[in-house]
Amino acid sequence: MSSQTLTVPRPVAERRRGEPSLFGALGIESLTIVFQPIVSLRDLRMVGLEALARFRGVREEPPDAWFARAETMGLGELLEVRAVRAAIQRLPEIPEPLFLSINVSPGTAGSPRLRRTIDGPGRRIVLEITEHTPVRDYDRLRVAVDELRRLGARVAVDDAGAGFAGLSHVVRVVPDLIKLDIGMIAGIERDPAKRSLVSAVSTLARATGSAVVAEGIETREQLVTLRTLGIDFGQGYLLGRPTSLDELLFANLGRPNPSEGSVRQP
Ligand code: G
Ligand code: MN
Repeated sequence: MSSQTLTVPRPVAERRRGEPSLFGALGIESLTIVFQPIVSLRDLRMVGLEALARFRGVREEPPDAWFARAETMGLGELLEVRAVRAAIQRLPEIPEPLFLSINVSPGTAGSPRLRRTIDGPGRRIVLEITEHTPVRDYDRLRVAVDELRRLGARVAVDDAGAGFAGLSHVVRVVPDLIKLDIGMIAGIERDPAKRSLVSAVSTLARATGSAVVAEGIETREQLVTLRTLGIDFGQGYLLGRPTSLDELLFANLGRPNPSEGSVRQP
Protein backbone atom coordinates (compact mmCIF):
# COMPACT_ATOMS: atom_id res chain seq x y z
CA MET A 1 0.00 0.00 0.00
CA SER A 2 1.43 3.38 -0.91
CA SER A 3 1.65 6.02 1.74
CA GLN A 4 -0.64 8.23 -0.35
CA THR A 5 -3.68 6.02 0.19
CA LEU A 6 -3.38 6.69 3.90
CA THR A 7 -3.44 10.45 3.46
CA VAL A 8 -6.82 11.89 4.28
CA PRO A 9 -7.27 15.60 3.53
CA ARG A 10 -7.22 17.43 6.85
CA PRO A 11 -10.63 19.07 6.96
CA VAL A 12 -12.37 15.75 6.31
CA ALA A 13 -10.30 13.98 8.93
CA GLU A 14 -11.12 16.67 11.46
CA ARG A 15 -14.78 16.53 10.60
CA ARG A 16 -14.82 12.75 11.03
CA ARG A 17 -13.07 12.98 14.36
CA GLY A 18 -15.01 16.05 15.54
CA GLU A 19 -18.57 14.81 15.01
CA PRO A 20 -18.64 11.70 17.21
CA SER A 21 -16.35 13.20 19.83
CA LEU A 22 -18.72 16.05 20.70
CA PHE A 23 -21.76 13.78 20.96
CA GLY A 24 -19.67 11.01 22.54
CA ALA A 25 -18.29 13.31 25.24
CA LEU A 26 -21.79 14.45 26.12
CA GLY A 27 -23.54 11.09 25.83
CA ILE A 28 -25.78 12.29 23.01
CA GLU A 29 -27.09 9.67 20.58
CA SER A 30 -29.12 11.94 18.36
CA LEU A 31 -30.07 15.56 17.87
CA THR A 32 -33.30 16.34 16.06
CA ILE A 33 -34.92 19.67 15.38
CA VAL A 34 -38.63 20.26 15.87
CA PHE A 35 -40.41 23.35 14.63
CA GLN A 36 -43.12 25.50 16.19
CA PRO A 37 -45.15 28.03 14.20
CA ILE A 38 -45.02 31.78 14.90
CA VAL A 39 -48.25 33.34 13.62
CA SER A 40 -49.75 36.75 13.02
CA LEU A 41 -52.36 37.31 15.74
CA ARG A 42 -54.44 39.39 13.33
CA ASP A 43 -55.18 36.68 10.76
CA LEU A 44 -53.50 33.58 12.28
CA ARG A 45 -51.22 33.14 9.27
CA MET A 46 -47.82 31.58 9.86
CA VAL A 47 -44.98 34.11 9.52
CA GLY A 48 -42.06 32.04 10.78
CA LEU A 49 -40.91 28.92 12.58
CA GLU A 50 -38.88 28.51 15.74
CA ALA A 51 -36.38 25.65 15.62
CA LEU A 52 -36.10 23.72 18.90
CA ALA A 53 -33.41 21.13 19.59
CA ARG A 54 -34.42 17.74 21.00
CA PHE A 55 -31.87 15.20 22.24
CA ARG A 56 -31.79 11.46 22.76
CA GLY A 57 -28.95 10.02 24.73
CA VAL A 58 -27.64 8.16 27.72
CA ARG A 59 -30.04 10.03 30.01
CA GLU A 60 -33.54 11.31 29.49
CA GLU A 61 -33.34 15.03 30.12
CA PRO A 62 -34.92 18.23 28.81
CA PRO A 63 -32.99 20.11 26.07
CA ASP A 64 -31.81 22.87 28.45
CA ALA A 65 -30.04 20.27 30.63
CA TRP A 66 -28.00 18.99 27.66
CA PHE A 67 -26.94 22.52 26.76
CA ALA A 68 -26.13 23.28 30.42
CA ARG A 69 -23.93 20.18 30.75
CA ALA A 70 -22.18 21.00 27.48
CA GLU A 71 -21.48 24.48 28.86
CA THR A 72 -19.94 23.14 32.07
CA MET A 73 -17.68 20.89 29.95
CA GLY A 74 -16.54 23.79 27.76
CA LEU A 75 -18.57 22.44 24.81
CA GLY A 76 -21.54 24.81 25.02
CA GLU A 77 -20.71 26.88 21.95
CA LEU A 78 -19.97 23.77 19.87
CA LEU A 79 -23.29 22.14 20.76
CA GLU A 80 -25.26 25.34 20.19
CA VAL A 81 -23.72 25.88 16.77
CA ARG A 82 -24.32 22.23 15.93
CA ALA A 83 -28.03 22.78 16.67
CA VAL A 84 -28.05 25.98 14.59
CA ARG A 85 -26.48 24.10 11.70
CA ALA A 86 -29.03 21.27 11.98
CA ALA A 87 -31.87 23.81 11.84
CA ILE A 88 -30.40 25.71 8.89
CA GLN A 89 -30.05 22.45 6.92
CA ARG A 90 -33.86 22.40 6.73
CA LEU A 91 -34.12 25.96 5.43
CA PRO A 92 -34.49 24.99 1.73
CA GLU A 93 -37.67 23.07 2.69
CA ILE A 94 -39.22 26.09 4.41
CA PRO A 95 -41.17 28.22 1.94
CA GLU A 96 -40.51 31.95 1.53
CA PRO A 97 -41.24 34.34 3.10
CA LEU A 98 -41.29 32.38 6.37
CA PHE A 99 -38.34 33.11 8.63
CA LEU A 100 -36.47 30.55 10.72
CA SER A 101 -35.86 31.55 14.32
CA ILE A 102 -33.04 29.79 16.20
CA ASN A 103 -31.89 30.00 19.83
CA VAL A 104 -28.40 31.02 20.93
CA SER A 105 -27.01 32.06 24.30
CA PRO A 106 -25.53 35.57 24.65
CA GLY A 107 -22.04 34.00 24.73
CA THR A 108 -22.50 32.10 21.48
CA ALA A 109 -24.01 35.18 19.74
CA GLY A 110 -20.46 36.51 19.29
CA SER A 111 -18.94 33.23 18.09
CA PRO A 112 -17.07 33.29 14.74
CA ARG A 113 -18.23 29.69 14.24
CA LEU A 114 -21.84 30.92 14.46
CA ARG A 115 -21.13 33.71 11.96
CA ARG A 116 -19.65 31.24 9.49
CA THR A 117 -22.75 29.06 9.87
CA ILE A 118 -25.25 31.81 9.09
CA ASP A 119 -23.15 33.51 6.42
CA GLY A 120 -25.30 32.96 3.31
CA PRO A 121 -28.75 31.98 4.63
CA GLY A 122 -28.59 34.96 7.05
CA ARG A 123 -31.42 36.93 5.48
CA ARG A 124 -34.08 34.40 6.51
CA ILE A 125 -32.65 33.74 9.95
CA VAL A 126 -33.69 35.23 13.27
CA LEU A 127 -31.34 34.55 16.18
CA GLU A 128 -33.06 34.48 19.56
CA ILE A 129 -30.81 35.56 22.40
CA THR A 130 -32.18 34.46 25.75
CA GLU A 131 -32.73 36.70 28.77
CA HIS A 132 -32.30 33.66 31.04
CA THR A 133 -28.51 33.94 31.08
CA PRO A 134 -26.78 36.93 32.67
CA VAL A 135 -24.83 39.25 30.39
CA ARG A 136 -21.65 40.69 31.88
CA ASP A 137 -20.59 42.86 28.97
CA TYR A 138 -23.30 44.57 26.97
CA ASP A 139 -20.81 46.34 24.71
CA ARG A 140 -19.60 42.95 23.53
CA LEU A 141 -23.16 41.76 22.98
CA ARG A 142 -23.90 44.91 20.93
CA VAL A 143 -20.86 44.21 18.73
CA ALA A 144 -21.97 40.57 18.30
CA VAL A 145 -25.48 41.65 17.33
CA ASP A 146 -24.14 44.20 14.81
CA GLU A 147 -22.00 41.49 13.19
CA LEU A 148 -24.97 39.12 12.92
CA ARG A 149 -27.04 41.90 11.34
CA ARG A 150 -24.26 42.61 8.87
CA LEU A 151 -24.76 39.02 7.65
CA GLY A 152 -28.46 39.80 7.08
CA ALA A 153 -29.81 38.05 10.18
CA ARG A 154 -32.40 39.58 12.45
CA VAL A 155 -32.10 39.42 16.21
CA ALA A 156 -34.71 38.63 18.86
CA VAL A 157 -34.59 38.96 22.62
CA ASP A 158 -36.04 35.68 23.90
CA ASP A 159 -37.92 35.22 27.19
CA ALA A 160 -38.20 39.00 27.63
CA GLY A 161 -39.43 39.92 31.07
CA ALA A 162 -38.00 36.80 32.75
CA GLY A 163 -34.80 35.72 34.42
CA PHE A 164 -31.76 37.77 35.23
CA ALA A 165 -32.14 40.71 32.99
CA GLY A 166 -35.73 41.91 33.42
CA LEU A 167 -36.04 43.99 30.30
CA SER A 168 -32.45 45.17 30.04
CA HIS A 169 -31.61 43.07 26.95
CA VAL A 170 -34.53 44.74 25.20
CA VAL A 171 -33.35 48.22 26.09
CA ARG A 172 -29.67 47.57 25.39
CA VAL A 173 -29.88 45.43 22.27
CA VAL A 174 -32.89 47.08 20.54
CA PRO A 175 -33.86 43.82 18.82
CA ASP A 176 -35.87 43.30 15.65
CA LEU A 177 -38.18 41.03 17.65
CA ILE A 178 -39.13 40.99 21.32
CA LYS A 179 -40.35 37.59 22.48
CA LEU A 180 -42.42 38.00 25.63
CA ASP A 181 -41.77 35.26 28.18
CA ILE A 182 -44.53 32.74 28.88
CA GLY A 183 -44.60 34.07 32.47
CA MET A 184 -45.95 37.40 31.18
CA ILE A 185 -48.69 35.65 29.20
CA ALA A 186 -49.97 33.11 31.74
CA GLY A 187 -53.15 34.50 33.32
CA ILE A 188 -52.92 37.80 31.42
CA GLU A 189 -56.68 37.87 30.79
CA ARG A 190 -57.32 38.29 34.53
CA ASP A 191 -54.24 40.27 35.55
CA PRO A 192 -54.33 44.03 34.91
CA ALA A 193 -50.67 44.43 35.95
CA LYS A 194 -49.52 41.96 33.29
CA ARG A 195 -51.71 43.68 30.72
CA SER A 196 -50.13 47.08 31.45
CA LEU A 197 -46.65 45.59 31.34
CA VAL A 198 -47.29 43.93 27.96
CA SER A 199 -48.89 47.13 26.72
CA ALA A 200 -45.83 49.11 27.85
CA VAL A 201 -43.50 46.72 25.98
CA SER A 202 -45.71 47.12 22.91
CA THR A 203 -45.35 50.92 23.12
CA LEU A 204 -41.59 50.60 23.56
CA ALA A 205 -41.44 48.26 20.56
CA ARG A 206 -43.33 50.73 18.37
CA ALA A 207 -40.92 53.48 19.39
CA THR A 208 -37.86 51.41 18.53
CA GLY A 209 -39.23 49.67 15.42
CA SER A 210 -39.26 46.20 17.01
CA ALA A 211 -42.03 43.63 16.54
CA VAL A 212 -43.49 41.72 19.51
CA VAL A 213 -44.10 37.96 19.73
CA ALA A 214 -46.09 36.61 22.70
CA GLU A 215 -44.81 33.16 23.68
CA GLY A 216 -46.63 30.35 25.44
CA ILE A 217 -50.18 31.18 24.29
CA GLU A 218 -52.26 28.25 25.51
CA THR A 219 -55.84 29.57 25.66
CA ARG A 220 -58.30 31.51 23.50
CA GLU A 221 -58.68 34.07 26.29
CA GLN A 222 -54.95 34.83 26.18
CA LEU A 223 -55.07 35.11 22.39
CA VAL A 224 -57.99 37.55 22.39
CA THR A 225 -56.44 39.66 25.18
CA LEU A 226 -53.10 39.91 23.33
CA ARG A 227 -54.82 40.82 20.09
CA THR A 228 -56.75 43.56 21.90
CA LEU A 229 -53.46 44.89 23.31
CA GLY A 230 -52.14 45.17 19.74
CA ILE A 231 -49.49 42.42 19.96
CA ASP A 232 -48.40 41.51 16.43
CA PHE A 233 -47.37 37.87 16.65
CA GLY A 234 -47.83 34.81 18.84
CA GLN A 235 -46.58 31.32 19.51
CA GLY A 236 -47.76 28.56 21.82
CA TYR A 237 -49.62 25.27 22.17
CA LEU A 238 -52.95 26.86 21.14
CA LEU A 239 -51.46 27.91 17.80
CA GLY A 240 -49.27 24.86 17.21
CA ARG A 241 -47.05 22.51 19.19
CA PRO A 242 -43.43 21.90 18.30
CA THR A 243 -43.45 19.12 15.71
CA SER A 244 -41.54 17.69 12.76
CA LEU A 245 -41.12 19.98 9.77
CA ASP A 246 -43.08 17.58 7.54
CA GLU A 247 -46.01 17.52 9.95
CA LEU A 248 -45.99 21.29 10.20
CA LEU A 249 -45.77 22.03 6.48
CA PHE A 250 -47.79 19.20 4.97
CA ALA A 251 -50.38 18.01 7.52
CA ASN A 252 -52.98 20.61 6.47
CA LEU A 253 -52.53 20.35 2.71
CA GLY A 254 -55.85 19.73 0.99
CA ARG A 255 -57.90 21.00 3.91
CA PRO A 256 -59.90 24.18 3.37
CA ASN A 257 -58.18 27.31 4.66
CA PRO A 258 -60.45 28.66 7.46
CA SER A 259 -59.44 32.28 6.75
CA GLU A 260 -60.78 32.02 3.19
CA GLY A 261 -64.34 31.16 4.27
CA SER A 262 -66.62 29.03 2.08
CA VAL A 263 -65.40 29.89 -1.40
CA ARG A 264 -67.18 27.46 -3.77
CA GLN A 265 -65.41 26.19 -6.85
CA PRO A 266 -67.32 26.66 -10.14
O1 G B 1 -36.81 29.62 25.83
P1 G B 1 -37.67 29.35 24.63
O2 G B 1 -38.77 30.35 24.50
O3 G B 1 -36.89 29.19 23.34
O4 G B 1 -38.37 27.95 24.95
C1 G B 1 -39.26 27.34 24.12
C2 G B 1 -39.77 26.12 24.86
O5 G B 1 -41.10 26.36 25.30
C3 G B 1 -39.81 24.90 23.98
O6 G B 1 -39.18 23.82 24.63
C4 G B 1 -41.28 24.61 23.76
O7 G B 1 -41.54 23.23 23.69
C5 G B 1 -41.96 25.27 24.96
N1 G B 1 -43.26 25.82 24.61
C6 G B 1 -43.67 26.30 23.41
N2 G B 1 -44.97 26.72 23.46
C7 G B 1 -45.40 26.50 24.72
C8 G B 1 -46.65 26.70 25.40
O8 G B 1 -47.65 27.18 24.84
N3 G B 1 -46.68 26.36 26.73
C9 G B 1 -45.60 25.83 27.37
N4 G B 1 -45.74 25.52 28.66
N5 G B 1 -44.41 25.62 26.77
C10 G B 1 -44.29 25.94 25.46
MN1 MN C 1 -36.77 30.69 21.86
